[in-house]
Amino acid sequence: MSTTIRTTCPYCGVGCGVIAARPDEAGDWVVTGDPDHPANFGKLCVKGSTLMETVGLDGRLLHPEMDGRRVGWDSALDRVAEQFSATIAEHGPDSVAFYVSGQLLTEDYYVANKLMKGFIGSGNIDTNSRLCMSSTVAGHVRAFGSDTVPGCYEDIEQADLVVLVGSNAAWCHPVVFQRLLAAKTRRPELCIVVIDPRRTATAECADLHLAIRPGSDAVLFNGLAAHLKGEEAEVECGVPLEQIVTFFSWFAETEKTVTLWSQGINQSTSGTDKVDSIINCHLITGRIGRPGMGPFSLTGQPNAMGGREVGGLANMLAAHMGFDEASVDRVGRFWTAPRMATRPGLKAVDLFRAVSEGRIKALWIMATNPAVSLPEADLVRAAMAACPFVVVSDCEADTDTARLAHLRLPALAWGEKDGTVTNSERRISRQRPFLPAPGEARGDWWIISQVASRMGFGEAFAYAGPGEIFREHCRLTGFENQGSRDLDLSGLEDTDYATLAPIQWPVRQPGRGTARMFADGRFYHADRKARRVEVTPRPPAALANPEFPLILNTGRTRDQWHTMTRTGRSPRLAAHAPEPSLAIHPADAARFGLADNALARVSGRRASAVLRVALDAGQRPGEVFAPIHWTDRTASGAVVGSLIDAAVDPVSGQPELKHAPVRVEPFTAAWHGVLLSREAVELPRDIYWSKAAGQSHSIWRLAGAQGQDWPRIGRDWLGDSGEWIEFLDPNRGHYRAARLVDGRLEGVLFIFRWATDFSPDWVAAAFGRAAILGEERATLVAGAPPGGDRGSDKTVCACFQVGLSAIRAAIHDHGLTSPAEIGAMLKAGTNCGSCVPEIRAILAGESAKERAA
Ligand SMILES: Nc1nc2c(c(=O)[nH]1)N[C@H]1C(S)=C(S)[C@@H](COP(=O)(O)OP(=O)(O)OC[C@H]3O[C@@H](n4cnc5c(=O)[nH]c(N)nc54)[C@H](O)[C@@H]3O)O[C@H]1N2
Ligand SMILES: Nc1nc2c(c(=O)[nH]1)N[C@H]1C(S)=C(S)[C@@H](COP(=O)(O)OP(=O)(O)OC[C@H]3O[C@@H](n4cnc5c(=O)[nH]c(N)nc54)[C@H](O)[C@@H]3O)O[C@H]1N2
Ligand code: SF4
Ligand SMILES: [Mo]
Repeated sequence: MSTTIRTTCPYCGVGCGVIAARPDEAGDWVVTGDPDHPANFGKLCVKGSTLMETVGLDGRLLHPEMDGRRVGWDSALDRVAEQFSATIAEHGPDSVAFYVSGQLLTEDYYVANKLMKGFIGSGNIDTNSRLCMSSTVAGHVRAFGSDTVPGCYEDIEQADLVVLVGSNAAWCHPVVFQRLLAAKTRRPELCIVVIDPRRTATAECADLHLAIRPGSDAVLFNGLAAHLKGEEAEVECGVPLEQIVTFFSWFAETEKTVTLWSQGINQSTSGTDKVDSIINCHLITGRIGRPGMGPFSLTGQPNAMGGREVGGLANMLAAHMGFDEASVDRVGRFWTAPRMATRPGLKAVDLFRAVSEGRIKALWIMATNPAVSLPEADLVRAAMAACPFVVVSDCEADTDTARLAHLRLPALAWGEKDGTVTNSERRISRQRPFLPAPGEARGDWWIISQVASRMGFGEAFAYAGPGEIFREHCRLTGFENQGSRDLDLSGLEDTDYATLAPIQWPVRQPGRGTARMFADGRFYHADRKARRVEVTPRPPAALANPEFPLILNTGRTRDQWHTMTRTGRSPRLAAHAPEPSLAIHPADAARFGLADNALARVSGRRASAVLRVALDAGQRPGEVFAPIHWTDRTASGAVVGSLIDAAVDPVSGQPELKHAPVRVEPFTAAWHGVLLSREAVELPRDIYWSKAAGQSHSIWRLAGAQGQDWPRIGRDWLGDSGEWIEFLDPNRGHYRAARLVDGRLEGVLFIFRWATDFSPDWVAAAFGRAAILGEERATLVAGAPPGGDRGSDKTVCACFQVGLSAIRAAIHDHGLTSPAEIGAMLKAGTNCGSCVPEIRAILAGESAKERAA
């Protein structure tokens, strides 16, 4: 019998509806976009469409593990409860902490927060949303009196001007961005302005791109505010005056304006001020709460919003209440809490500092990888290593963070877990399980409730399932609310959880969601008015200097998610950006002796990383960009968080992750290599390596400073047994070898003298075959594919696997001039559309070449 389950994508805050279906019990599950989900109407980006490539059980944590050994749930849970209780008894409630995540479901988050703030009696629960959304939360609260996202996705389609500030939505919120582009196709007069120091894929689609000096957004928006009020203002932010004049006049003249922002604004030591400088421009013009307009923060994680709703941030309580006396009392009564926290706890950066100083002695980390994602990641690791008791709940067995845990608890992953999430437009959707719980993995809500009960709080945590938790959360949002708080889900208290359809909060009456807030002009400050916060622009905490002359900006690539624990499993997703890279302006590359595709060592004050150089004229000179996705599991040294000092916004506590002074120099290598292997390979740390997923193998790119005895090293890495086919050219320093066992290809190693983007796809394909026979074997070490040199190719369209050279050839051979024509011929860009901005850039590049020729 065929089965269809409606659920929600576990990646970005767009919150796309997903349908998982299989034809019969024996068939494979297939995911597609849910045509009825109001976030995506059937669309998915490439990450969403490859979800089934990421749900395998390889590498999953399937049993609790204590000090590296498998234990039963009872002993694991008892251990957490005992250790936390003993620490609290001896050192007080503030000596323990939870560090949680916007990738938990609302129900998980709710019980974690309830346990810490109501029963342990400390505010020490913070979340990775501190690194993500906290400046927006603080900015909202200052301006509106509540953490409210005013608008909805439809506003973006109905606007006449959409301004994206510090947002690479083309890659990070692809389906919303596609909705914007589709609206622009219908109404070409819809104008798009992108404000980002880099020429991103998003900027590629803009009518106007302001490549401002990083950190100068508040100068720009203060200038805009002055312009809107009819004052003269001098605006210096590193772009030509005409561009600023154009932007200001477009904004002033266009009633229906939406301003979208994300991490280019939030991740800053003045993030809260920047958020308010944007909101001010909407308040001055009254452009808020009405169709087609409003300030709009795009949230990152699938449940960043849900976490804010239940009080996952150390400085919030629950249900959008703060730590004022009345709220503490109200929540305490609602929970019949024995020991309410009465003041905010430590924010992420301070929390880990407290761990390093021994003030926090028991730490429970859930659904986040702080050993990679926090600034000063090197110090975070040291802090964890020194902490007397670290628990990590994760789906994966081996993450940089899990390696530092005393106790590892196996959590259910997407497809297995059950609960709700809230997307960027306040829409609550269900995540529903369709896969069986593997091994002994359990839902996070269950794990937390079990610990709570073993700490003696059983009655308050005796939940039969997530539905019960959700209803309690809804009741709390409505408890003594009477219109005083924005978050009100009382209309969902009696809802049928199993069939709950996507709905935007507040839901005050059953079945009635709310698309837009503040339509009545009433806000949540006591006087019901909004506040325009006076903002004095401040520069970033650290500027370029003679020792660290470049500014490192960090962020995301199109097809990977954070620390790659899930997207890293998909070969299709790996193709777009297989290596950790450093985008650098050609002039800077020349200045620091870096060639395209060579390796660079990038150093901060305490640590360095080795990254592949990618020349990029879209970088501003003096600034480089590196993705955040690589860890010690996937590269020899590419954790960019260890290059960044943890300077934080004084209001929000959000760290400045987009602006770190660094130094770059060539990483001089005597050899470069590519290794493909069916089995895991342990590589030494003193060489450069990075690892990517292949179909039935992994691919490592390698480089090292010293020449090697290759036949011996090859056997060390790939295994000695079986049959070896080798080719050694000592003069040129080339070595190529393949290892087969019973005719089946197990591994290959290619060594060159020079850096190369050599990508042996014919060899990769050979891993899919049962046996490689006769003459064919020689092609494995041939250094070029049978039948000629295709060279290497960069994947542009991950959905249909269309490479750069095919697109270039189609442009030349058929005189194609638009993404639509290329789509018609090659299919590239016709599924999720995420690569359309790149296709545009390729078209522009080719026509520029033609003009030059
Ligand atoms: N593919 C993919 N998508 C994702 C994620 C992922 O890991 N991969 N993660 C999700 C999460 S959790 C988040 S938070 C979002 C993040 O989504 P975004 O914020 O859109 O992504 P980032 O790449 O972090 O940064 C956005 C842009 O800020 C720019 N920027 C840096 N400094 C400044 C500045 O001073 N001013 C301005 N105006 N811009 C600046 C950067 O150049 C960058 O292009 O993405 C979500 N979506
Ligand atoms: N330099 C720099 N650093 C950054 C950023 C940046 O732009 N620049 N961005 C910051 C931002 S915005 C974010 S959001 C963070 C993200 O950073 P992290 O949260 O550290 O990154 P993830 O890889 O998403 O980690 C999630 C972990 O939870 C596990 N997991 C997934 N689902 C579940 C579940 O249901 N239960 C449990 N228990 N575990 C689960 C995954 O396997 C993974 O190990 O990075 C921040 N760090
Ligand atoms: S845009 Fe992509 S990653 Fe984001 S929710 Fe939709 S399918 Fe998932
Ligand atoms: Mo995020």
